[in-house]
Amino acid sequence: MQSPIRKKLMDAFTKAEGEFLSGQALADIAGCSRTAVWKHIEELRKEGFEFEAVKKRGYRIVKTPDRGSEEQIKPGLKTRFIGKAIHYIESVPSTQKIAHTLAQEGAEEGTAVIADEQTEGRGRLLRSWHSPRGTGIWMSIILKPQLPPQRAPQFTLIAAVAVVQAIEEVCGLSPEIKWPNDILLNGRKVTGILTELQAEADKINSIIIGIGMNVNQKAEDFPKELQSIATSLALEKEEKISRVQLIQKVMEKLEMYYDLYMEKGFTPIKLLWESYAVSIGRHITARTITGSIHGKALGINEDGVLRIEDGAGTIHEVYSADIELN
Ligand code: BTX
Repeated sequence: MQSPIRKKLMDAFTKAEGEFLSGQALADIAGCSRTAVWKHIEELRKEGFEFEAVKKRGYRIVKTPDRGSEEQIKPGLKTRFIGKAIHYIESVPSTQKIAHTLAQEGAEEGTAVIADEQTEGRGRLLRSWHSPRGTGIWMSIILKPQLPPQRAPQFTLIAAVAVVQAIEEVCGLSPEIKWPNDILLNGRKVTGILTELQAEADKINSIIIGIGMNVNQKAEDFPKELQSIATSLALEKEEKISRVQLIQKVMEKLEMYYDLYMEKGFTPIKLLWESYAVSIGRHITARTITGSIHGKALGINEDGVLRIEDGAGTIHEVYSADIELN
């Protein structure tokens, strides 16, 4: 998390809305020397912030980099608890790992870990998630619902609805969901969601929702093996997208649907989720660890489990699988 001085400086610049603040005024606000103010500003410049410095008038911000840091996300974030604590780290192996540690150490509900790059980003079943620097949103959010562990898979679906609506509102694109955790645009994966759990036999301690969103990658930024299956929001929209705005919107939507779920249960989420689902009613192949099932995807049940009817009329309930549309 950012230092208290830096936080005070950033708050002051945010309030100033591009107007000049004198070195002395900044030193007074931050409770430090003018030299310390200057040092912080130099550090911020290295991170991509641009300041105009004018003698006798002081400093004003002319450009902030589009990343996912606390000082960029917090102004304008309309949530009660998601994103109230943000750990922004330039480069990490995986934001999930850090979020797990923070959760074990008692981090408060809604704590988010955001990175500009992941060197060992992970998907389900030990698969890797390509997370290059400066392009996407690599974020883990800690939730602490008072629920039994069996309810955890529903959180992937809550997160999927939140992500779809955030993309709709920020980018004006219309993504689809492929059960359980893929968000697609034109049939290609633009976001993956990984829900992990810290739990006892009968109660959840923490749910860590990992969200990986391809935002500003160009086609050549994807490794060869992903080029035909992955896409980014910028590729689909044909313009650069603000990561900050998207992060804020995902947090707002996630909080809204989490609240709705805790108040009204899974049914309203299920209805929304089904309205975005690409696989329902289609013939699919579900590959599970124990084998493949071919059949028609009927929908999801009240637990978020996928129901498939095979050629012989038998209905299978699938808890975890990779889905291929036939
Ligand atoms: P998944 O297991 O459903 O998907 C992983 C598969 O997706 C990979 O095997 C590969 O084929 C493909 N893939 C890898 N990287 C990308 C990419 N950038 N875009 C599209 N397809 C890709 C999906 O798992 C869950 C991903 C969650 C990622 C977040 S990022 C923040 C958090 N930290 C972390 O380590 N994981 C989560």
